[in-house]
Amino acid sequence: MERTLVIAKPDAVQRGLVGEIVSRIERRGLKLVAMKMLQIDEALARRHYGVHEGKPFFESLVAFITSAPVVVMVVEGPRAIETVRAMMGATDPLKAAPGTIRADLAMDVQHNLVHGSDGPETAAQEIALFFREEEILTWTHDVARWVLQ
Ligand code: IDP
Ligand code: MG
Repeated sequence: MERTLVIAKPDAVQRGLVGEIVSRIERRGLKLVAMKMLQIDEALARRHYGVHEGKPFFESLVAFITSAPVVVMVVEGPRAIETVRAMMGATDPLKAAPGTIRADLAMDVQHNLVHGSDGPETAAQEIALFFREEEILTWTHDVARWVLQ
């Protein structure tokens, strides 16, 4: 079963859209296996977004992601990484497909509400940045047999 890291970003918390994001993930049939609220500090922000270091938007992105609390979660399911990315939509909400979180609820390329890991390696790295292994629960998703073959 694949795992991905999802972050409801500071704009999601401030706008009261955490529930909407979690709800969409749950309703899709994905399984939440860890979740917590925290305020990301600068060091963690720079590690999490390290791949973007040097890009013109990097400093602004670090300032944004540390500006208010976030809710981070580990989401599990078959092809969870791709499924969450598809639910999020393109980075720029204007280019995101209708029905995605970003197209439905966001306006700005930075304030785009949600983060989702972009591949298996980054997912493993990002999950380890935010959660200890014992914080990630193993539980039976009883509904799964009605969602998956
Ligand atoms: P992603 O979140 O869709 O994976 P990335 O390219 O990994 O997009 O960028 C990480 C985050 O950095 C974006 O979600 C967005 O908040 C911010 N960002 C990306 N590109 C820009 C930009 O051109 N201007 C401002 N912020 C940006
Ligand atoms: Mg990314």
